[in-house]
Amino acid sequence: MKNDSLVQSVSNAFKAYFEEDPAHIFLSPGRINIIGEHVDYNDGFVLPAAIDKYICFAITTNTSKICTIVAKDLEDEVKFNISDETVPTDRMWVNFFYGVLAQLKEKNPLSGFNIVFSSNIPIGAGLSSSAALECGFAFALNELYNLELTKKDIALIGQKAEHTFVGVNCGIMDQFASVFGKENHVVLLDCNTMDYEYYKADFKDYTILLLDSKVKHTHLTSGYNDRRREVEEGFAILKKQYPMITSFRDVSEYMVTAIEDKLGPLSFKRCLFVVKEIKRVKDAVDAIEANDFEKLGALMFETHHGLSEDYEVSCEEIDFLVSLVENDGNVIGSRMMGGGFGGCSINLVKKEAVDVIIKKASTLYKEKFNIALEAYKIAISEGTSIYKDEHAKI
Ligand code: GAF
Repeated sequence: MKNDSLVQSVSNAFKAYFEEDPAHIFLSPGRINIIGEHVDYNDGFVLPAAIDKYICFAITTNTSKICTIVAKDLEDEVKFNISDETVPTDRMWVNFFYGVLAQLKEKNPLSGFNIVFSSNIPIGAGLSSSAALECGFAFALNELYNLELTKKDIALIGQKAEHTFVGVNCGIMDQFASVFGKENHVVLLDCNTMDYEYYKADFKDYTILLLDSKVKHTHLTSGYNDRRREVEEGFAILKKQYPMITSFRDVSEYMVTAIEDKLGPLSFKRCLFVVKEIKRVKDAVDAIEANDFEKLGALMFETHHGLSEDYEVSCEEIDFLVSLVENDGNVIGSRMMGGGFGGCSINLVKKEAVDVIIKKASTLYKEKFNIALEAYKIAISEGTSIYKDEHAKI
């Protein structure tokens, strides 16, 4: 079974803490994104996938009003009465749970519960451990209390928790990917309508390799919300000039360039990136359908340069990681992934050269920044799922 050791360790911790086996176990994955960065909150398209790194939740409901959540990796816990008012706290990990709970409690009578959770998704690496936490918890409560939530509801609840209890005005991509992930498939998501389509993630001679810069980001302090505000301001200027547009997807590169002076240098750069990136996702899907992976890789490099120079969400370390593979014949695409300001680069690498690339990147990165790089060979996995739902021993 997938992730047996993670499940076993969470299950053991549950038993040690609550003196019984957990009744239910859930797995909630992190995500990658092939292309379509910083466009989910701009009504664009994105191409993410869930990966085989998870948060594991062991849960048993109880007949009292008392809830206990144990964060195994943090050696921390929170205990509260389900009837108490749920408000944000100064403990970030608790806010992910509270943000979900506040919404679900409103409409549903919930009892107490006991939870232990642990993760093998690296934190702050741009792999969306936060979305996995919010959505995994919402998914679990939905199963345990028969709340009749759809997968879309769960993704939206996760996003709202992030907005209201965490303070990050994120788009919907991460939550969607975590919930809707499908083994060996990427999902093209229209972030305007939430329509989606799966594409087989078979890159033939190439595979995906993540290089973790180990530079930690938090979107709150990193300017994520600033970027959102800047493009909203830019869009308002565009709308004034072109009243017929309803979102960035109605805007062409030409339209942005034509009013460069009205936008001013900052809005101009930001808006141009968004318009180009929305188009790149469509081109990337065409490239995947045509098995043209050189083209897909070239688009990934273009995205990186846009994110670094125009959207300004990369950092020196990630730029270095991308530049060191840019002219290496074994790597046909590379770019920063996720919110940015650190985290991982995503690379499309010749299968037989993966270890050579890891060695090269690790050596040069260590020499330059004195940081030990981590590399992840990931597999594309199912979205949030039930691992077990009976008292059976694992
Ligand atoms: C973060 C956000 F949470 C996503 O919604 C998305 O905007 C991403 O950054 C950038 O594409 O992961």
